This record gives sequence, C-alpha cells and structure tokens, in this order.
Amino acid sequence: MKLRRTLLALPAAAALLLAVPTAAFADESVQVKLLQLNNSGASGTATLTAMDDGDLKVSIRSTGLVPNSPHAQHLHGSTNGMDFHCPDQSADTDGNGYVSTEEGMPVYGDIFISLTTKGDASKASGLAVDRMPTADARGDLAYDRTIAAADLPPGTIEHLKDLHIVQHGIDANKNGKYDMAALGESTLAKAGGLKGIPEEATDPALCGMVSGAAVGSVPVGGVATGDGSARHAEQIWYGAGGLALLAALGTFVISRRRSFVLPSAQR
Ligand SMILES: [Cu+2]
Repeated sequence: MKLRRTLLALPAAAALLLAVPTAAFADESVQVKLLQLNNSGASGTATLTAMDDGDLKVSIRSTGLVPNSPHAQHLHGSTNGMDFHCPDQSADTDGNGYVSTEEGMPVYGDIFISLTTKGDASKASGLAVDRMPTADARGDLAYDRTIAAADLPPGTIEHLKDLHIVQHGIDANKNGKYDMAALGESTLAKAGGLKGIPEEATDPALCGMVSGAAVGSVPVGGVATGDGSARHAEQIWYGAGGLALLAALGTFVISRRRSFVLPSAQR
C-alpha cells in the first residue's frame, strides 16, 4: 500500500521509468515466484511464455500443496488498469486467520484466465476442478499448457505484467485433505447456494505476480483502485457460470470424500 501511494505521488515521467517492460515480445518468458498465502507452506515457480504466434505457454511447478487434491488455479487481474496485486494477511477482513477467496478478490482481482488442464480456459471454468491439476501424493503439482491465442482474452500478452497467478486449496489443520474441521464450509460456495464444500478447498494457497505487476500497471489516465473493483469481482464470481462450476466442485468433492457432506441436521 505504501509503495503504491509513493508511486502515485511520483511525476508521470518517473512512473514510466519505473514501469516494467511488457512481455509483448515474441517468445519472451517471465518467471514468477509463487509465495505462500494463508501459511500454506507451499511454494512454487511459474513460467509464462508469450509465443511468437500469440499463444501463451504456462508452466507451473509447486510443492507443499494438499496431496491427492485438485487445486483450482487462475491468472487473476485485469487489462483495464486496475492495480491488483497479491494480498497479504491484512486482507483477512473477518479476522478468522485466513484470507478467503472473496477476501482476496478486491486485492488480486477477478479470474482473468482459468488455468485448466484442457478445454475452456475462461473465467467460467474457474472452479472446474475436474479440469484443474491435482497434486500428487507428496503434494507436488506440475502443470504445462499452451493456451491458444484465440482462447486468450484481448490484451493478455500486452498486459501480462498486470496479471498474477493464484493457486487455491489449503490444509489448515494439516490432516492431509480438504475437510470442514478447521475452517468449516466455504463461504464462497455458500454464497452461491451450495453446501458441503470445505473452505480449505477454495482458500488461496499461493500467489505470484508477473514482473512486479503492482509496479508495472500504471495506466494512462491514472490508476483505478479500490472498492469498486471488489463489488464487480463478486458479481462475476457469483454469476450463473460460477454457480454451475461451484456445483461441479460440490459434486467432485462429495464423490471423492463423502465426509465433506454435513449431516442434514447441521444445515
Ligand atoms: Cu484464483
């Protein structure tokens, strides 16, 4: 926050000098260090490569994730100059000790691209966990996909530095799986009218910013920041597509682990 305010106070020329060059050059790769959120204990590295044909190649290697579990992952942010960045623990507005997906949303922005393993990669596939990568028995996750230029939202490559990578899914009580014991039900899922999804499955575990996205994203005409983005993001998350995908997550989780389903008396 302090850094951003400082930047805004600088003359425009100085801000331009500070701006990180865009990754809009052919076959240019950027490495992104993924840092833990919510004391997940996870870490990782992502490599984004802008191919000369306009495709985007994404490689992620993470470790310390919840084993044998799917991890929803996205490029968050926007191409319209919003100053999004990875949240810190201060985003935990309800004070439960964990930054939830909704609490992080005003900070890291809405889903821009869903890093699915196949098929649709739009934000509509944000919680399509059957097409999200699964960590192995040791909690390691490897992901490689080249997303065709035609499937990228306009401006993706040009605004790569305004985007960041978020991997979701934590194990707050360290019992090796997603369950309700520590954090209860996912407030994100509940807001969508779905019950039985553990909060652990949707809370963010890792976040990494592309080439210092917060510094690079000084747009022409000023920086749009603040609460307006949050409301917009929530509307998108809770839209019709989001609900359908949350339903998919519910089906997945329930079929994988019946213990996720609360006894009806508790509902
Ligand atoms: Cu995400």
